[in-house]
Amino acid sequence: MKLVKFGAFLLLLAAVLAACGNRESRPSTKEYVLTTALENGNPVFLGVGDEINGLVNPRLSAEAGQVITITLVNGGEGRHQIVFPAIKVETATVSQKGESASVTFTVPGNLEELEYEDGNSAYTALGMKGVLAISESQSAPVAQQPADPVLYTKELAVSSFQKGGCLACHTISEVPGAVGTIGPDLSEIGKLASQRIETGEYTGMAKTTEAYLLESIQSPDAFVSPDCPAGPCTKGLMPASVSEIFSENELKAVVNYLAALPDGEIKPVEVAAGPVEAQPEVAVAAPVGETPELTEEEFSWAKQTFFERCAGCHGTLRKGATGPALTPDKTLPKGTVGLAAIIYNGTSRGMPGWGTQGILTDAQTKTMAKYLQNDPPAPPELSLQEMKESWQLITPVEQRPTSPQTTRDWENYFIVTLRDAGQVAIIDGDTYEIVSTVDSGYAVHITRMSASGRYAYVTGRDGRLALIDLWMEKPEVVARVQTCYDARSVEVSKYEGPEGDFRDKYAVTGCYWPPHFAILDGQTLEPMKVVSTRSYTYDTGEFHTEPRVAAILASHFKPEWIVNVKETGQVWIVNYTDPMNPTIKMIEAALFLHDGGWESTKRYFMVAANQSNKIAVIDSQEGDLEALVDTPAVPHPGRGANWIDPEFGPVWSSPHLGDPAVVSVATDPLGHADNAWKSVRVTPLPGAGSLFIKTHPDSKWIWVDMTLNSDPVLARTICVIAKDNPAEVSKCWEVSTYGRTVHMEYNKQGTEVWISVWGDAAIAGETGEIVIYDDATLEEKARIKDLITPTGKFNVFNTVNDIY
Ligand code: DHE
Repeated sequence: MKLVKFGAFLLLLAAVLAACGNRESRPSTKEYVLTTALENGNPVFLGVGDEINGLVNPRLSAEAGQVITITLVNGGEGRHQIVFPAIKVETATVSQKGESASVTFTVPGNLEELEYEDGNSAYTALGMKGVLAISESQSAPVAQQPADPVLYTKELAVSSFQKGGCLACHTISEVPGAVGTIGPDLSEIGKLASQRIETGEYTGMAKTTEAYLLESIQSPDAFVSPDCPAGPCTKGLMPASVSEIFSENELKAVVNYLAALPDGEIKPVEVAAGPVEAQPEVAVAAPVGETPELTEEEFSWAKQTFFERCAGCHGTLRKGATGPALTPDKTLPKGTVGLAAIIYNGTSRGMPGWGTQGILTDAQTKTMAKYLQNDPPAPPELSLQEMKESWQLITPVEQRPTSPQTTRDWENYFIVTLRDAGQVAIIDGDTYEIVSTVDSGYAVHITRMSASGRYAYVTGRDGRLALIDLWMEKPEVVARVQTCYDARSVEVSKYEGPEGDFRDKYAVTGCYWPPHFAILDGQTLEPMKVVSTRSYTYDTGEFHTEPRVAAILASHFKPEWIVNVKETGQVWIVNYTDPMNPTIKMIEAALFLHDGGWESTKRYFMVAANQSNKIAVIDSQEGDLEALVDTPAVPHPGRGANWIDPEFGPVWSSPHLGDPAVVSVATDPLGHADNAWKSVRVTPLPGAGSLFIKTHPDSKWIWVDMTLNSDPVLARTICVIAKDNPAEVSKCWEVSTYGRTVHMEYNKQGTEVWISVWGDAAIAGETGEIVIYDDATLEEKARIKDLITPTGKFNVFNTVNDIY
């Protein structure tokens, strides 16, 4: 990624803006610069320069048909991106302070305004969004060659790079967004080309720098450059069809611009007198930003091929998993040709070269690129039969140990998600040794244990479920199954009582897609039953086709699961005594139910309806909604934290994504009836963006993170609140020098807190680690280093017993 010194960048930008301002005859372009900043603890976009200078989430304006460039400068190291969702246009993501990215597009004529927002929906929820107001075009087609032909040539070249998708593969240090690492770096190509011609290194037909560059665009294999980032370039790497996208003038502008690099003078493109179309005539492939069309045959081939070859890494819904998201908002700005080149050649980050490996032809990579620029079709359903076909019983029950084969205290194991490695690590909570690392499926989201604790169930964004036997000397996966294409929850049957002993008997997975939950044999994962959650929203009674299953919790007192159905706002109480004929009670609660846990008696289930800013309280004894508690923006408790407030008695607390506060809800209707189900205390935090909170009945502290705060220091800071002085935070400190701090978990004894540092899998030494603190003294005890992006971690004993 290109790092630009902010000051130097502003100077350069000021020069460009000044140049633009001087032009009289061509008011067709506009540029805005925004940076990221914190305003009252919340992340915002801040205008830089001109009429938006210093304005928070500024209202931008442009004429229909104008070519507008938006540049985003990272002001504080969070990962940001400006996105115009309605037209699927976005900048690249900027992840480090001072880093910038731009996007140029033509302002549409059919809208009055366009909303922009951060590419990370959590930041958007925190308020990073604004509007681009669109007025009618004032400028008639341009009658003359522009006043500054050099500037015109430069602008035409830069917009042509965008249009041709060149930026997806090449770095050009002067061109915003040109950060591709597939083809050679073109930042000094003019000088390099003339040197090559002079030294005889060049073997093509051209005699001049311009001809060299023209040839490299029109017949790229005539001379293959020796200096691609991953080694010498190869024939076929650069698609010849790029030249077909450009008009004659665009091609000239591109050649002249490149020929002048790095510091020569740009030869202006001569524009014939008379009217010049604002958008020059174009050719075969759709220009960047426009959705390309596919024939029915192409579409169905691409759809099938995507499911077979690509969905595993990019997700069936193309929302990203091991590989990045491939929704049109991401793929359109890359251009069909640029995207096809990536598919053909692969990337240094591990994507195979489907063309270079001979699996897809050149034409097929282009078809796939076009397919990826269209909205993803509704993904397939998954029948019970298909689940059964995916089921693998690796070690049958009778071949498994009948008692623990290890002398370790396996109840003190931590099952740690190694998010970007597609693995979980099983770590001994006493010795901090990694006992086993198993392939789990990628982007694992959560782990839950069977009621005995012996089995760990692991699932995540690929909808695959793995069952790990913790009694084995080296824990291994004993069964696998696919019950969804995208999952977030798994739970087990925990009940033992008059209605039967259901411990370790069943498992249940909750899916985002298809929207259903599936009941499985708890020991083998054999699929037994699938139940769709498609239904009607609780409030307006509208049918919803994709109500996702969020948290699922098992009751300790009844043979029931509490299943939260996000988009319909219903909590389903599912009785599993007869799993083939389950009874379901549907409780109307609030929209966007997400995550939650039990209060201390485990009778009441507290669930955050995150986008409704509410906590719903479900009485599992009576099977009804006990209360709805209003909270600040976007509560996100994980499973929450139970403790005794010195003033209000037993409470359950949640932090918030959108508000710098921990809110405590009183949970004792018997002992503290007046306060029950009210938000009784707000403890301010230094920043918002919290994801998780944790405590232990024996601890004097409540621990809270601020993982998604846009300030990198706060994102890696942890705070503790003292239970005997909960009005304010007692202490906050940075857990690491990099990454984000996320998710806390106690050991079995309740004496240590384990915290993940969520790093970057691509940066050696900063991939991530777990930091272990003494809960009594808050002193650091140990670091388990070099883990690949650890996120959630689940102590066996605490997860079985719902201790939090
Ligand atoms: Fe999670 C729990 C959904 C993003 C780490 N997450 C949950 C649960 C749901 C959920 C429904 C509750 C499961 C349960 O208890 O049965 N999470 C989602 C999302 O939809 C969301 C916002 C976006 C997405 O596409 O997944 C999301 N979650 C994240 C992350 O970015 C995190 C930090 C890292 C990651 O996995 O990519 C993350 N989520 C977690 C963790 C839990 C979790 C660690 C379990 C917390 C616990 O202590 O029980």
